[in-house]
Amino acid sequence: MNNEFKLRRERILAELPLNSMVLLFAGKGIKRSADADFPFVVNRNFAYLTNIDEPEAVLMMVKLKHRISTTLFVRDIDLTLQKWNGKYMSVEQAKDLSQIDSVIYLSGFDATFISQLTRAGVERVYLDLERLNLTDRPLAGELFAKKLRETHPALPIKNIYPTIAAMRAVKSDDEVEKIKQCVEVTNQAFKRMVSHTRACAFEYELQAEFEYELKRNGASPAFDMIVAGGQRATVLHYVENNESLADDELVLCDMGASMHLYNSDITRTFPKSGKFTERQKQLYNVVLAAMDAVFAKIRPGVTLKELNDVVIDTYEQQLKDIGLIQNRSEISQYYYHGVSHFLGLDVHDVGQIENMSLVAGNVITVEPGLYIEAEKIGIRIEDDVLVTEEGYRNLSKDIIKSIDEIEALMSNR
Ligand SMILES: [Mn+2]
Repeated sequence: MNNEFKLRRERILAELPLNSMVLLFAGKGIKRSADADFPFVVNRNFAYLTNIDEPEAVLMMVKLKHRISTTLFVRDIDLTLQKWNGKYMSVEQAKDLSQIDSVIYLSGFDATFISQLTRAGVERVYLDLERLNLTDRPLAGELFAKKLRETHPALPIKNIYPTIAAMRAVKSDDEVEKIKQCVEVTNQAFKRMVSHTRACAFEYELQAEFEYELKRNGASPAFDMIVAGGQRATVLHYVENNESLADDELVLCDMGASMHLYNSDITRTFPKSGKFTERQKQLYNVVLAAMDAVFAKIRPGVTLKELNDVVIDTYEQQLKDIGLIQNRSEISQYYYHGVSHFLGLDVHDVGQIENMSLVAGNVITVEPGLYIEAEKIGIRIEDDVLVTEEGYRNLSKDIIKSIDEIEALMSNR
């Protein structure tokens, strides 16, 4: 399996012009308060090419006319700090995990970098300059770029992000397997949570049941879980999860396990009481119909925008039938997000461009929703799907979602 990381590096090097260097940084934990940091989250592009999940590590790849070299830098071992913070990754471990022969300590980075520029003849440097918002905290690649512009103003700095993002958008079998594992743990945790729901008074009690089962499986939450009863479910990113649940409410749970750096992202909506009312059934089945219509459309060549149009088309028909709307334009009052995003090393993974055509190997979510604030009802159903040559494979098909299945599971307790 380690070979996969090596092959990825070789693909990058093959695309790289001569006399270029690529530098990728693992990053480090962000200060939280006093001497406490937020948990370290490894830069996903770095991990994608190295199989290394270790703070401050750096990958250097150099392509010259007669020589290609790949070097991994890891933190110098600090025996005192190790007693406080645990073991640093050793050179041997790093070699083993990454299949990179040349692993050296970070204290050697500056000298190596300068000699590549001066003696070896590197003429441009590629960094990961991903940026979603102008106000984001700069990532390690950007900080390094800033430094380089001061120390080497004439050196061209390029962005390697689009190249890696394009690779990451198409998942290997091993990656799909990891996502599938996350989905399976999510399913277990979902079942535990649902079967305890009738005994839970507050939203956070459901969260506790779900997260208990994740921890029991060595997984962690892929994102801040949403447990939203009634009207709160019409707020897309409600994460307070601190209100009490009424018996006649639907509960929307947007949840996922994360394992081996990969993620799942699943949403289910179910009645607190264990029994859907007739109105809840009617609306729930509209969302389910939109979901099935999207599934029928998924295949290589289709865009995410086209998938979303399928939801709108289905809603136009069905919401007119039940008298909720008269015109297509009213749908946006009740459905105000996209139906799909890419999923992988990040929950909202690279590759999510509205007009980009899907290819086999993409993993996407399918998540139509319907939110009627006046009726205190929010419904979303979300599965994780692999795009295949023939169409799609629903990775979360085992997580129950029909009204009958949900009511049967909830009546068991
Ligand atoms: Mn999602």
